Amino acid sequence: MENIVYLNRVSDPASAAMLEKAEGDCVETCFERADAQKNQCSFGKSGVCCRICHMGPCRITPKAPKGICGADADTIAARNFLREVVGGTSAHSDHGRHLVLLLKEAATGKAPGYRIKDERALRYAARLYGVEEYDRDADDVALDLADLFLREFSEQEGYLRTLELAPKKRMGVWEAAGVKPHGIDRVVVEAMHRSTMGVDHDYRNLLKHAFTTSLADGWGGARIASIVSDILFGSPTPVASQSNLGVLGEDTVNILIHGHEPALSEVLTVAAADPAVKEYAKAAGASGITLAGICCTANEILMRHGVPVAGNFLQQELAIITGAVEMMVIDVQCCMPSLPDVAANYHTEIVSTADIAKTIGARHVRVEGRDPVRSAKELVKRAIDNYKNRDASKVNIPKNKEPLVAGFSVDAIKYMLGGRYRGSFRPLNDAVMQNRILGVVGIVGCNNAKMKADSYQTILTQELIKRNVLVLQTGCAAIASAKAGLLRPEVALAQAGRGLREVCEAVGIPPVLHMGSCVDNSRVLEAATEIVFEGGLGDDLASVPAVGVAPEWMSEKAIAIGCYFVASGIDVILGNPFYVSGGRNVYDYLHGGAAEDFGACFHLIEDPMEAADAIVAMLNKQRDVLGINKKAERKLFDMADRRAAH
Ligand code: NFS
Ligand code: SF4
Repeated sequence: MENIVYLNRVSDPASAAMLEKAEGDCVETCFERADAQKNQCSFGKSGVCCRICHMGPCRITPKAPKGICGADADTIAARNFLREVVGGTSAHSDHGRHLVLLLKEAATGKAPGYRIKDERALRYAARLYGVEEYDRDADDVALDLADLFLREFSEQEGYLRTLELAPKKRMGVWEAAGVKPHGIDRVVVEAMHRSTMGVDHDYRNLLKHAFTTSLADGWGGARIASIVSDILFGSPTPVASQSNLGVLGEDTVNILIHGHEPALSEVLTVAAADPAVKEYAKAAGASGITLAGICCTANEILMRHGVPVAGNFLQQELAIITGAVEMMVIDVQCCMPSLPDVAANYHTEIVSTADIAKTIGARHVRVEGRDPVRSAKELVKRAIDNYKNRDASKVNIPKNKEPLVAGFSVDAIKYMLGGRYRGSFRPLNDAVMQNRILGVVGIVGCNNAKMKADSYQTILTQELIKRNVLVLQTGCAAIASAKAGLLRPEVALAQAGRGLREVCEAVGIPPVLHMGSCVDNSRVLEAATEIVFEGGLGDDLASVPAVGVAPEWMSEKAIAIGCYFVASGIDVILGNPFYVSGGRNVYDYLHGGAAEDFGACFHLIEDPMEAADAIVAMLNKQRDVLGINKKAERKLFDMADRRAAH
């Protein structure tokens, strides 16, 4: 059968082949369910369905412009929007909290199997937060830092300490707009209070709290998650690996790790590398064990260990449909409840591991506890035992796999730009000021069964590097680029515009930088902050020629991320809309009015080429304001420039 129909739904041939196989195997995927859900409710889509109290549900129409309580379209849309930001913020922050608790346990010897892996990252973070570290034992420092981080969640009267890592001017903007968050937990509880029946009805006040809540994510929970992950598991440095379904082995035991929290995947990585476990796999007739990731857990272990990526969000079912997966281990977030149904058609076992995230049909196993590595080994052995149940007649692993380079933490970028002892963003700032690089764009977020998977993000990424824009990526967007070959430095360099290419070649960074998982969007803010501190591109995040894009987003987490980018002064382009259009004032504020408060707002642009044009215009406008929009210098990047860059 022609793959062409499937290529309307997905961009990469491996996924198309698996969609075709799914049809042959009579396995339902999210793509069919998307068709079944085609006529989605217009009230839901425009954000004007309210079911916050049980006089409702109320739906706003021209004939019924108010809910039973009298709430209008703006109130309803703003309340719904705020609750979405709460969902996203909570996901990132709870993930961060789990890691902080683990850090505390590791520092007190209560978490065997975990330890402080990157003492340099620990001491750096301690200094950032004003925790005494000089001449102190690493565990003591970690304990104090963990307690400080826990107070970021519980603080009732003061504000988040992490906010102080932002440029001064931005802190002033937050102060003036009244959006400085107290502790994360307080902000979230307050959001739920304010959006319940009969409390906050002024859409402006509700949206203000949505931005406050999002700041508790980007400059709170998510940032803390990234910092603590680096301390416990090591700060990422550039690493080569591979992506797409072809990373699965024909004759290896294939174990997929899917979800978000790195604690479990770290011990599984250790367990799968254990010689005795490898022997066990050989004895079972396999040539070895292939561990590969899906979604952001994939990004976490890719960044730190070079573990290959089997796929992004929309490939989670397709990976099982290869028929070659012995076990899929899931933790939290973005794991479809359909996985056990898909797995039932093959021999794959789905194992859930987080007590807060159970799925009917999945086997639940706790890996934490006294000896996590031992239980992880047992899990891997269980997958090995399942190898004999693989039905060769049902196996079809696509050949497609693309090499990639990932692992660009801010520290790593700094090091590449300036060298270990003089690590600095200077060469990047200079390149922007000299108009070799037009600006920096973060392309982030999910893919979405309502859009052709990975298409928008790939087209946009290619177009932007062509136009001399340095692209930073995280999450499933980064995996999309990996599959398209854009995380191969030589491929991206060949497509990059001249200025960008020369700079990248001189300093040795690729034009598309994979910075990690979705919580690592905090790294994008960190990079933008470093650029401000380096000097020459204004004194606020809003003045840096930078734009954020969420091309194919679907998760509430992406809404929270978008909001904290905007509140941080970075314009955000959305490839598909928020559900707020029914509240006209809400829509107008998010897509315009917010700029008066934050110097940035959202822009809905559903076509990637239009988005590229808009981004170039936005970057040029910022460059004009900075007075750096001289014509690009004609001279080639010569030896003196190269020396200056290093
Ligand atoms: Ni981000 Fe990562 Fe992917 Fe979207 Fe889900 S895995 S946390 S939410 S779908 S990028
Ligand atoms: Fe309807 Fe108001 Fe209740 Fe919402 S809060 S369901 S608009 S009565």
